[in-house]
Amino acid sequence: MAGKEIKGDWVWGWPDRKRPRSEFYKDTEGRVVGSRSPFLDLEGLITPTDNAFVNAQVQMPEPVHPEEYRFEVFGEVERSLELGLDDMRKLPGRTVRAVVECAGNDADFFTYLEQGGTGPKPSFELSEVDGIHWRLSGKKREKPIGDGESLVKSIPSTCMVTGGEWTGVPLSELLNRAGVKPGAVAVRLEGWDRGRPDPITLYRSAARTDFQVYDPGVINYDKGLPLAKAMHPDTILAWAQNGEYLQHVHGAPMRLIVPGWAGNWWVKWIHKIEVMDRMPDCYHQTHYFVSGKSPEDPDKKMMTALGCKSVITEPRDEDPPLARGEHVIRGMAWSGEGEIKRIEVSVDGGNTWHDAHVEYSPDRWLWKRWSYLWKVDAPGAYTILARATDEQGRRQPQTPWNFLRKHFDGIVPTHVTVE
Ligand SMILES: Nc1nc2c(c(=O)[nH]1)N[C@H]1C(S)=C(S)[C@@H](COP(=O)(O)O)O[C@H]1N2
Ligand SMILES: [Mo]
Repeated sequence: MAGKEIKGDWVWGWPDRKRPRSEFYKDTEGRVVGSRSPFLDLEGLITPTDNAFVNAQVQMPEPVHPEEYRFEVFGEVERSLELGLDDMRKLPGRTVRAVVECAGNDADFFTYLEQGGTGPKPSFELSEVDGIHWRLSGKKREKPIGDGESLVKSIPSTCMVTGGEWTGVPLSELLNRAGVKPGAVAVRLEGWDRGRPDPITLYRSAARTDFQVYDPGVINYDKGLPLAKAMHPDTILAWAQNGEYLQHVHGAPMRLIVPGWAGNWWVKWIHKIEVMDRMPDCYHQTHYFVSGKSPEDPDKKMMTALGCKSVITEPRDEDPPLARGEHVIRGMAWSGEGEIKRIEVSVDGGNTWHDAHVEYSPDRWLWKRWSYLWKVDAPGAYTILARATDEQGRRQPQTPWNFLRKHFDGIVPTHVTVE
């Protein structure tokens, strides 16, 4: 059959559709140290692994060979354990489909909504920022990064969300084998990545540089999971993502999956699991990824579950004017407390709301696709909104403004023109 030539990638010798590309950040040796997902342009619920976002807070570590990989379980347990991947594969496994979202995803929209939508509107789309190696320690930076203020403005906050399938073993399985002692309250998981947190990270989060940042010195990345979440059957230690072994950038050989909780809980490159009788003072839990009213707020709180959120992927602000007629309004929705049950759409800036079709999927931790067929007869400017409700009855938005701008789940208007 004679067809039009498909412009795109060559796959197994055949032309194919052009594939959405991630935005990569590389170090001076060309290794990927971070990336953003083109999730607006993907179809389905599982993000192809090469399109998953990548984030590393302190430093991308050196890889460990899977056959040499060992990790320890110790602390408030009857028996300490030392295990490798082969030992893990002998235990009863579990596969979990879930959304992982960086706590700082869409942070700039906090500022936009706070200003009543009068300031410049951030874009959900990927913008090109490669060449600024902003995740690297000072000595490895290729170019001078300029003053903090301009760097802080140059890093987009979007596209740090991924839907995936992870395979491993429940953390509770290991904890039960080790025998958790009464009095235990937390499980601290430590990665072997080490570094000194860059103050830019906090300045970027807060979108201001006029405050003092606590310096913990050189640390390993770690998080102290409250025992109840550690024992949840869907909290798993995973060595596979989307049907293949984990990639190094995603925490190989083994990482933690914490469905519903922000990405920073999903500890990568695990080498230590410590059961504790108190909450540990992890930097990325008591100084960063905390909510508070200001840097000086004495009452900062650890942040855990994500809110309840929907994002409109179609149409977009960037689109050319739409023709009169039928248009699909489409998007994704997810919640930190389980399944999305309802999506409502407004095409008149929030005066009236209509139920959208929520596409069936059996996985309560995964995002849902939704759509609404919009028939528009009158030319003009339209403001489209969507709001999600989850199985707990939590309606978007759930997360109040906080100075580090974490867990954004506000309702962002999409502005389109109909001709
Ligand atoms: N050991 C370790 N684990 C980590 C991090 C880290 O810096 N070190 N970053 C966390 C953060 S902030 C996020 S958003 C997720 C990102 O996971 P991904 O890179 O696989 O998308 O990993 C988390 N796990
Ligand atoms: Mo993150």
